[in-house]
Amino acid sequence: MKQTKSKRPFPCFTDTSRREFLVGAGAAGLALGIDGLIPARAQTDQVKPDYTLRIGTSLVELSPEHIVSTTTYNGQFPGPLLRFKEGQRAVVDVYNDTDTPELVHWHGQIIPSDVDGAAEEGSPYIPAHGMRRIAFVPRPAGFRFYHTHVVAGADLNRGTYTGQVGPVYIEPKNEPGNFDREVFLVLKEFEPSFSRGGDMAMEVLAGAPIKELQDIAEKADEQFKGPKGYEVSYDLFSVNGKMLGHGEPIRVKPGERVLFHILNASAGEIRSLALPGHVFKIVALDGNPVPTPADVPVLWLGTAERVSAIVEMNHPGVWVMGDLSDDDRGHGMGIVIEYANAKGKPQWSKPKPFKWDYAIFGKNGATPAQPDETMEFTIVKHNGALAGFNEWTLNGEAFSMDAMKPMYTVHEGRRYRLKFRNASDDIHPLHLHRHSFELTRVGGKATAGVMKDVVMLGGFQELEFDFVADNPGPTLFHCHQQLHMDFGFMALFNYA
Ligand SMILES: [Cu+2]
Repeated sequence: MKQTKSKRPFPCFTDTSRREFLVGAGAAGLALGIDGLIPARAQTDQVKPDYTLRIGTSLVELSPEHIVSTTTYNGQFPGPLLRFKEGQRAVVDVYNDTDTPELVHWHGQIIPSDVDGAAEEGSPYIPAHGMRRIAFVPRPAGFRFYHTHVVAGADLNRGTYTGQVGPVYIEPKNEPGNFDREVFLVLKEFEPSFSRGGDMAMEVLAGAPIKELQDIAEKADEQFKGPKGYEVSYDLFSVNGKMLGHGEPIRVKPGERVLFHILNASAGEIRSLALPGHVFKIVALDGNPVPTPADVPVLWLGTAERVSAIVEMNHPGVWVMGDLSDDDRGHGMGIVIEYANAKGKPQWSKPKPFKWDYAIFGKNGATPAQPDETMEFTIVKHNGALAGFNEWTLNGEAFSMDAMKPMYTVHEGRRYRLKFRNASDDIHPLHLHRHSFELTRVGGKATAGVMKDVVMLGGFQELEFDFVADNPGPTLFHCHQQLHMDFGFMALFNYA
């Protein structure tokens, strides 16, 4: 969404503000990087790694006309699919061939803070032109992914604006499901630029805006007047690193059941996906099996969300599986599905509007366990307050990247309910590190049993999720939109 496709002049934030962002990130990286630097020889002499990742600059051919230069893993986009076995210790060697410190975050895994890959939690950086060996016991089973976790700030060549993303599949001890084959899809935009904000689509999520939250936003807007803060828009869109029509089609046979594992690898966009004449049977969200698998005509994925869905191929033809936005699809966001013996131009037809409702995948009639404690967070935007960038506050406080101060304390074994109140019109993909959470209220409806690690909070809406504090160590919470997390939308939980 937010498709402001026209290129605007580069924003003129002051020199000092830019320098602060860059120096801030660099200095923190250096301090932590030295701590975490174990000589490469000593680390690698004995055990062979399960995987090696090399972070470096490479070209990605989205189409013959559109070749972009970006930072990738192993010179490819997306990064290689890493398959792990649940509970079986894995070793990954990461070489950083760039001249800035990097971090690889193992998104959705319940692992220790020092290998999770977030500096705020104490994970050491992978030094520039250095390496780090990372070892952990992969869990839980399901579709996870890995991506960089550095601060981008005002630099669109850093962080998740780059091509540093790849899928992870942790094989369960027993593979359930009735499908013929698996296909992984990574949805990703390239060529980001700053713009002065479009509007977030409000028709995406079930639920209604709450007046009280709109009033809070109105007050904040009176205080922070002026032009809208910067947003990021993109010129090129891709599925598995190819613009629509330029990659190999997915070739299917009538009657085949294809299990799609779909990742929204965007730095900040909300994505939709539809396949004309077909439905998606959603079997897992963020890699976790849902209590009630359900058929939907359209997928909506917030930044970093994953959907695993089975499509029964029962409508022969040549089809575009693509984003509902004509503009995004027109600039590449889609992939061709081609039935055996079908010929012709790939067909697209727009599905009827469909509101995304996480609650339909929940446990029917069940109520979640009672929490031991409830914490409430009110999210407010300070329009353009940071050199033209919006500042984001949780309960009045923007996270400081310099102080990295833990703000909330949890006790091992307790169940926490986090209640979020969004006093902004943006959809925020909320992400908790190192834990899975259970949705307990969304779009005004109580629910239970849907386990996730990212969830979209609608504009002027409320949302509640519970997590059990069962993985001691500093734990980061943030909005997964790079632009929001870099400008305040973050909090650090500490175990007592
Ligand atoms: Cu956000």
